[in-house]
Amino acid sequence: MLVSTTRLLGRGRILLRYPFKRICINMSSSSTSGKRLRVLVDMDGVLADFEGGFLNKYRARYPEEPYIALEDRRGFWVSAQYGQLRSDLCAKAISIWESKDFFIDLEPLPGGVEAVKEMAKMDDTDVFICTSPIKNYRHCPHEKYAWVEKHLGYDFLEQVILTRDKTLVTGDLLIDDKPDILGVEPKPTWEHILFTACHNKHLPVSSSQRRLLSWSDDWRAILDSKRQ
Ligand code: DGP
Ligand code: MG
Repeated sequence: MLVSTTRLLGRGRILLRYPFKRICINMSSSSTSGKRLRVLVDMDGVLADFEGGFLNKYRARYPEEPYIALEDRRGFWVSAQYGQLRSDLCAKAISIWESKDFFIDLEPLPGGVEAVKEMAKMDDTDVFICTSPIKNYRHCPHEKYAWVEKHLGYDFLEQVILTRDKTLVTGDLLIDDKPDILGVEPKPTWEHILFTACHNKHLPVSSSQRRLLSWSDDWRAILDSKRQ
């Protein structure tokens, strides 16, 4: 066993002694037992400007082709709407986010990085970046980690969860711009807070789904509403 000694450091924190280094692991329980709040924050469309980055690079690479202005975007899948515009544009759209430097070059959405940093400093709050990589893995997973390091710092890499199925991740809140988050778990533990984006802002307000209109909206109140 790697751990030679353990020592309790107050509530739930255990200091592990390795021969050459010490690692303090936060082992506190989640808010399911009334203690800590676990917030899952999506990346594309919530922290990173996927739609704006896509449109800029698409127009630069295909200046002669038609495009969809952000105010005309409908539906989560960008490639589907471009395919409806003209069938060959579906593949052209996909070629943009499959290219090197697409994900690392995405600009942060206003206030997102600041909100996540503030959230992470709150008492009894754990924040994770929960993001789905595209299946073409040549650049995307690497660049998602690099983006987090660039904008949130090296230590935040501990908080990254890459998954194609967010229903398997336990948490109290999932802040995400995708309207329907489905997977193998029919009853995820988190409440989905729909983050408003150009592609979902026209959807009717559902009485059962809360929205965060932007990072200027009252995200602190949403977190507080889940604390016991
Ligand atoms: P997430 O924000 O974690 O739900 O990730 C969704 C990913 O899917 C993100 O990288 C953007 C990407 N995406 C957006 N539109 C399309 C599309 O039309 N086709 C594919 N394959 N991926 C898309
Ligand atoms: Mg998203």
